[in-house]
Amino acid sequence: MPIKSISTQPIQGQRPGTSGLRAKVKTFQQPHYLENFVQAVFDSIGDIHGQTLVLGGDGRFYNREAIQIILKMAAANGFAKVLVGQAGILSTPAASCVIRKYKAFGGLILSASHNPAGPNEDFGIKYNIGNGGPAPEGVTEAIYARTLNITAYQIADCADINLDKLGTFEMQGMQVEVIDAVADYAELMQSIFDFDAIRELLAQDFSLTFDAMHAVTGPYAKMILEDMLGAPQGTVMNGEPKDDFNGGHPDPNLTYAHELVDILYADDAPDFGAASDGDGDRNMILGNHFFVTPSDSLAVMAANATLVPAYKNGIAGVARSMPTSGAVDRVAEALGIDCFETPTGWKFFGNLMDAGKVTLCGEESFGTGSNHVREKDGLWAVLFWLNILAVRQESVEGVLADHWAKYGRNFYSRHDYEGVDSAAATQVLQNVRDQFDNLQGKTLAGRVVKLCDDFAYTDPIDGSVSTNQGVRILFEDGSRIIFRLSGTGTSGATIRIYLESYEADTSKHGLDAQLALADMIEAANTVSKLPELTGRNKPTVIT
Ligand code: VG1
Ligand code: CO
Repeated sequence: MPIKSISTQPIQGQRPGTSGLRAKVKTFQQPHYLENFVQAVFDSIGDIHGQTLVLGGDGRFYNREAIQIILKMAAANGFAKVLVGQAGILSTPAASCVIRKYKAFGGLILSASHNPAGPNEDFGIKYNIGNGGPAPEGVTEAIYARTLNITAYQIADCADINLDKLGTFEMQGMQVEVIDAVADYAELMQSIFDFDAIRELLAQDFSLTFDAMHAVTGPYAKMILEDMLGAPQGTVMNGEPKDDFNGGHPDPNLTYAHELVDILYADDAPDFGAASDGDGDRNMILGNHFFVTPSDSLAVMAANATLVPAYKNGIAGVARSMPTSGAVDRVAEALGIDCFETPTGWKFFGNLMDAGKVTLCGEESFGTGSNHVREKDGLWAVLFWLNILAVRQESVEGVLADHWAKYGRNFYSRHDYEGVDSAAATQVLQNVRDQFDNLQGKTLAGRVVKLCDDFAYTDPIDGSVSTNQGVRILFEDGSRIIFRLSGTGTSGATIRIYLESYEADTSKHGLDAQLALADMIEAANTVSKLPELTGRNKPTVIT
């Protein structure tokens, strides 16, 4: 029999998190684990018969094996065609681009983003819908519900496909087209930005370094920055994707991208530095001895959008995740456009973009993007910045100083406590909730508390409601302290504390953010009793 129906039983815990299902590779390698989840997806997304699926991943350990399994299951479940990236590679934004361009039914992206990779590390899978974006909560909940009553999965009994050779192959009556992983994405970037202006900038006395962190963006960055835009060979560092990310943690922040940070803070630092994450959807932007917070980056992009050809007629609106700073809100106000506040995770931006309400979106977690795809997009953000710098002929620091002078500065920081005991982490948030009534109207960190709540969001397009999206202490002067538990980790819990305060006084804009926020940081610890409960006296990562 070419197609087999294999009996199976539900496996607990296959609920997709902020960005799909993530677990240890060893967990994914357990009998039926991947198969159950993929079948649950295929059973929950509508009539897939005769449809096209996009498939690819960030190249981490188990990527190729998983792709072969999914191809055989797609064939057995009636897909007519699968577009798969060469060598099984597709960055998250490239997958989104391919789904949209070829009008696929949806896509499966194999990634655990920046989580470490290798036989003892993490793997992940997420389903993206036909608009190219992450499945909305209604779909992920349906998938999860299906994992709880699954009894069998369908898989073709046939040979593997050679993923390294471009071309169209047949698998049990289904077409498998192995596509160039970079070409469609590179073409899209060329249609958005002023490549001539960027090429000219790079030919001037302007230097840049891009750190691909041994993850998926290497081939994309080399093609676009070095081959198409003429940056010198070697501009892209750590550009060979490795299946264990070279033992690293490809999270583009000040802690994990320290190799790049050291270069940008050295005596002979280049003018511009950037890094992306495991699956290519995040970005960190650095200038010479200068760090741009992702929240500020989004605000600068919104304020300068008309310098980029694709946005030259202006932007429809902007959206940011709730914990992201309000810097972009001030730009939106000045531009007279809407600014939406959504829960954490890119899936909440899709409806707003599809409805034409927003053009640019961002998260404080190094994610920025636009309606060119339905995912955040690391290299796109880098090109956006290069396009701005090419037109303005100013330094990164100069652009920010000018921005703050005009809009004021939203001092911002995120403190992450990783690998905390789950019960303690839950209690930390509960401690804050328990103080809600007590705090209201009181003075904390020299500011009056205006409102405390658990953030909930009603989608303005489909009316769906998402509750418990973060515990907030909001102050009358606009400052905020927010507590959230991560939904992307695979061991223990990660507590995130987001701190923000607004400063209009230009003479104070040069202050260090940790100093400017010191009293807020202390208040966060006192209210939550985090140090006592977790035994930690400093965060694992400070951004
Ligand atoms: C984190 C970030 C969130 C982001 C998500 C996926 O989620 O905070 O802003 O959308 O990762 O990004 P959490 O639940 O751990 O805070 V990625 O680059 O992993 O696809
Ligand atoms: Co990512």
